[in-house]
Amino acid sequence: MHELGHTRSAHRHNHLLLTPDTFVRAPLPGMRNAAAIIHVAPAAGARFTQFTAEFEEGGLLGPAAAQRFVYVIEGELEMNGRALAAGDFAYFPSGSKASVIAKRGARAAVIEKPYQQLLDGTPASDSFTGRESLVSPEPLEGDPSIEVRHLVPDDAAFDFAVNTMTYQPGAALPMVESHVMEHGLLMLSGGGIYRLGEYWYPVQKGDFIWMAPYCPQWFGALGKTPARYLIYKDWNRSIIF
Ligand code: UGY
Ligand code: MN
Repeated sequence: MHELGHTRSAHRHNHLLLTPDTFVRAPLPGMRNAAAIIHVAPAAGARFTQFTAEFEEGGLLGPAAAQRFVYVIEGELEMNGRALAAGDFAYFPSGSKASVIAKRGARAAVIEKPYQQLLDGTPASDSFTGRESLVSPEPLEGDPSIEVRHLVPDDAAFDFAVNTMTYQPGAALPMVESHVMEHGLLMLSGGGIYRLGEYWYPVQKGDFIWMAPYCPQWFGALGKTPARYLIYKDWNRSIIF
């Protein structure tokens, strides 16, 4: 029970690692029989908000104030009259009145972001749902030991991307990345070592990471089972100022 003040959680100027022992739950306005663990928000310097919503049977998350992406981690949720199970996901554009309803206990990763309009483009206006297992994997830069699944359509109407990345044990990013996009990352299974800035962290299922723009980053998967994470990034807008 007592860790004598020790945790793997860390907060540095260009990244945040939050491990489940430090999660704090609170209801959000518009929630019923549910609670949120707010992993990152503008309060920490991010330009999006990501939280885990935990629902009891009959729980509800009301409509978002911004566009919203939901990925079901476990249990079953209903959105826009559709039942979504673990590995299913949904997108709701700004202004959507859709709620998220739990028929039984469930957990979901929720990403919300104010929409950044393209000067001469049509905004994303339709909601959609999908199933991760039906999305074709792409090898990362030709490496079949790292599979990337794109959950948001490749369309400039969307100002963010959400992918899953699955690493076979021993697979690693081919380089230390440092880029203008920020990331929200939730470990879904397995584990490994994440380099963030000048630090190397052991990470595992359940951990959350925020990487600020230009945070040097690298991951290598360890253990006997694949490591898999859900990763958000701002996309299609980086050169707009
Ligand atoms: O999409 C990405 O930038 C991804 N390769 N980054 C990461 O896994 N940290
Ligand atoms: Mn990256």
